[in-house]
Amino acid sequence: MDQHRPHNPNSSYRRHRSEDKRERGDGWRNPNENKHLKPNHHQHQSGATPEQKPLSCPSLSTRRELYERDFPLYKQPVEVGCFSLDAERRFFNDSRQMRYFVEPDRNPNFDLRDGYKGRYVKRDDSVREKLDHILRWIVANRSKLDSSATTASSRALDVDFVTWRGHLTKLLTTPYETREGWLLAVTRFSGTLYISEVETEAAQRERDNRTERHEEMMYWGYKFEQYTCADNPDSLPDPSGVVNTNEAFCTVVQTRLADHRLLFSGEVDCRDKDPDAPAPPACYVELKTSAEICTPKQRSNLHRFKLLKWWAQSFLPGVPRVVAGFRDHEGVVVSMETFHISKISHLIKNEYNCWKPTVCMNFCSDFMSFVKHMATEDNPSVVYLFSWEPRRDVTFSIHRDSQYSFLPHWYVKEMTSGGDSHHQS
Ligand code: 0WD
Ligand code: CA
Repeated sequence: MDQHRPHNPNSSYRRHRSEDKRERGDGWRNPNENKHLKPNHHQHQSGATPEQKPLSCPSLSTRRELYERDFPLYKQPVEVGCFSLDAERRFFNDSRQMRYFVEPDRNPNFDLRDGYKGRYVKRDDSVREKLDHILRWIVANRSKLDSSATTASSRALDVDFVTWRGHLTKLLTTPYETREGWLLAVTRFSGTLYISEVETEAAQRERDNRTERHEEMMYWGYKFEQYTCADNPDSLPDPSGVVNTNEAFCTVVQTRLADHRLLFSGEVDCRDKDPDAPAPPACYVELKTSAEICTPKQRSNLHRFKLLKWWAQSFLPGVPRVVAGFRDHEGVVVSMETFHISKISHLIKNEYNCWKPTVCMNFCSDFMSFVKHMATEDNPSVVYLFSWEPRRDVTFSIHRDSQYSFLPHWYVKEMTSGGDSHHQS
């Protein structure tokens, strides 16, 4: 895939920078430019509001122009494992929830409203799962991750960042986001930075005030999956069944962005059912529904806004294609289209003032450098809360033993006692 460009020494933005700038992008603002960065001087009590933050807090700009440089190194993501969540949202360290893509007709006429009343079990989205499923996977798969280069006394994971793919998608799209801000909690523990999203007040308000129409439309995406996915490579989809959104199959991938080693997990809708298909993640298929396209303006809007999110989400784990079902106002899928992730950058080149993959990736890389420099205290109960609102810089505040702490005790215990002790649970 051409977007996973091998490291080109001539295009490495780091190499041409001075020592001081090596670890920082141009969007980085340090008010005490002549002094050394002293993030601890900006520390304040847990529970303090952002308004109480000293004006001198370092920040990171999200202005697009600052990130228009060469595409950074992004290593081909490698699947290191997977896990499943069952109908009761229970974790399994296996692929039991894997589904198989069955290509529909070009004009399928799927009724996405079918089953909304009566055959729908909706996940309780007020439950804050944080990184728990990923952490369970890590504990169960320590041996796959243990650094081969380090000695037995080193208990550290061989990665810089652990997070959900969805959180990274938000970072990639930040320079183009005009509506929704975010809050990302970061904890440094045994040298690894864990990133877990915190729901903003605005997002919680939206969740609490969804219209019935919006609730139903959220079901449509899952119903589309049911029309296009089978439980076995040689069976057919069963649209008469129940849609249960607790169920999930998640891939765990390892990769590197510039000098950041990443381990993240993302939900995968289904895979190519051909046993000769390439190995994961190259056989995975992302499914989407979208309003049908009737005018050139609507096509342009799909390219300018939706394809940004679709590209970012699938590019990250190396999922090569998105299969979209276009539906009318009544929730009937009237046409299908496949988008190859590697071709999306060509599709958008004709759009005026459109988003650029390089801006997304460079911003994410610079955000990670910023986090590495600011989140210095290695302590599982300390949270650096990075916060961003559209048209503002990224800022942060520090919280000790607060409501924001997210690494569970069982995880900290397991990772400090080493991977040799296998507890029953
Ligand atoms: O607690 C949280 N704030 C979050 C938890 C935010 C995002 C995700 N999650 C968890 C859930 O355990 C979920 O199983 O992550 C899993 C999915 O992670 P992801 O792949 O990193 O998330 P994302 O890329 O945003 O979404 C992928 C799919 C969505 O498909 P579409 O086609 O709509 O993008 O995962 C589903 C949804 O089907 N999904 C979720 N499922 C459960 N909880 C959530 C969520 N909060 N968000 C998206
Ligand atoms: Ca999907």
